[in-house]
Amino acid sequence: MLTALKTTTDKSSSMKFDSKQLLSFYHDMLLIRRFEEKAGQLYGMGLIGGFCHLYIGQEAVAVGMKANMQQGDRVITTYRDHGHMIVTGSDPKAIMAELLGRSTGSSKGKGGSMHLFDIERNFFGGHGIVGASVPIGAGLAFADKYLGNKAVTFCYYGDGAAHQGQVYEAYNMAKLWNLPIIFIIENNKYAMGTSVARSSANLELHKRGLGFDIPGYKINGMDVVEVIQGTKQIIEDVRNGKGPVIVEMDTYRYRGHSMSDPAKYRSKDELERKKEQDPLINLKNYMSKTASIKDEEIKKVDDEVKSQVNEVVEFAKNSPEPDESELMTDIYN
Ligand SMILES: Cc1ncc(C[n+]2csc(CCOP(=O)(O)OP(=O)(O)O)c2C)c(N)n1
Ligand SMILES: [Mg+2]
Repeated sequence: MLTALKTTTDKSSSMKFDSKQLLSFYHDMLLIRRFEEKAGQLYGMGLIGGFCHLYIGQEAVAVGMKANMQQGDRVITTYRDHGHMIVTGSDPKAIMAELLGRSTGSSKGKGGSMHLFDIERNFFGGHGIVGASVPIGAGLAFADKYLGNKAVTFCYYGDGAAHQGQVYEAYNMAKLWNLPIIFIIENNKYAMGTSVARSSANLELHKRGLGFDIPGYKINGMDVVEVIQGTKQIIEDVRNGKGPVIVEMDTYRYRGHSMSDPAKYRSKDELERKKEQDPLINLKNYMSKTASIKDEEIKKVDDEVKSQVNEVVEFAKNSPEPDESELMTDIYN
C-alpha cells in the first residue's frame, strides 16, 4: 500500500528563512542560470564540443535539495549535471574548464559536460546512460548502510529514465535492504523530443514504487521554498532509517534537450506559460513580499554572479588543453 503522497506543500508552514538564507538560494540558482547561459554561448562559438545538456528552468530542484543535505551526503545524477555539481560547492571554474576540454577541468578536460565528477564533495557524476544513476546510486547507499554511515544518497534521474528496467531492479533492492536513498525524478516533461504524456502508461511517476512499498511524493520543483519545505521531513526520515523514498519534482526545461534541438515537439505557448513559473521569478517575488528584501540587495547578488561567471569563463578559455602525453591516461583499455 502506498503510504504517503504529497501533491503540494504549504509555504506558510514549518520552516522560515531569513534574508541571508533566501539570498543565498537566489545566488546559487542564479549562478547555475548564468553559468549555463554562458555554456550555451560558448557552445555556439565552437568552444565546447560533444554533448551539452542545459539545466535552465530546473535550478530550484538542485538548490532546494542541497539546503537539506548534510556533510557526507552523496549526489549522483545524469548528463544534465552542471547545476548539481555547482551546488556541491565544486569550483565552477573547473566545471567550465571541463566543458571546454581544458587540462584544468574537473576531469582533466577528458570527460566533458556529461562526465563531471568530484569525489571530495561526494559528487558521483554525471552519467550518460539513461537510468544508470539509479542502480549506481543504490550501490552508494548500500555502501553507507554497510559501513554504518549516516549519509543519505540523493539520486537524480529524468522522467524518461523512470521507465527503465534497471530503475525497478534498484527500487526492489533499495526497499529490500532499506537503503538510505532518495530517488528524485526530475520530471521536466520531456525525454529528448518525447513528452511524458506520450510515453507513460501512468503519469504519476512518484507512485512507481507502489509495488515495492516505497512511498512517493510529488513536489513543485519550480519553487525553491516548496522544494526545501516539502522535502525536509522526507529526508530526515530517510536519514533515520525509514528506507527509500521517491520524490517526483514537477519541473520544466526551457532549452532544448541538448544543443541541437529544434524543439518542434512543443509549442511556443507552452514554453511561454512555463516561463511564467520561472524559479528565479518565484523566489524574487517571495523575497520581496515575504521577507521584504529590497531590490538593491537582489541587484547586488546579480552583479556578483555576473562577475563571477565572467571570471569562470576567462579561466576556462585561458587554460591549456591537455598535453598529448595525457592521451592514454585515465581511460579503460
Ligand atoms: C540507455 C540509454 N538509452 C537512450 C539514450 C539516449 N538518450 C539520451 S538522453 C535521453 C532522454 C532521457 O530523458 P529524461 O530521462 O527525461 O532526462 P532529461 O534529458 O529530460 O533530463 C535519451 C533517450 C541513452 N543515453 N541511454
Ligand atoms: Mg525529462
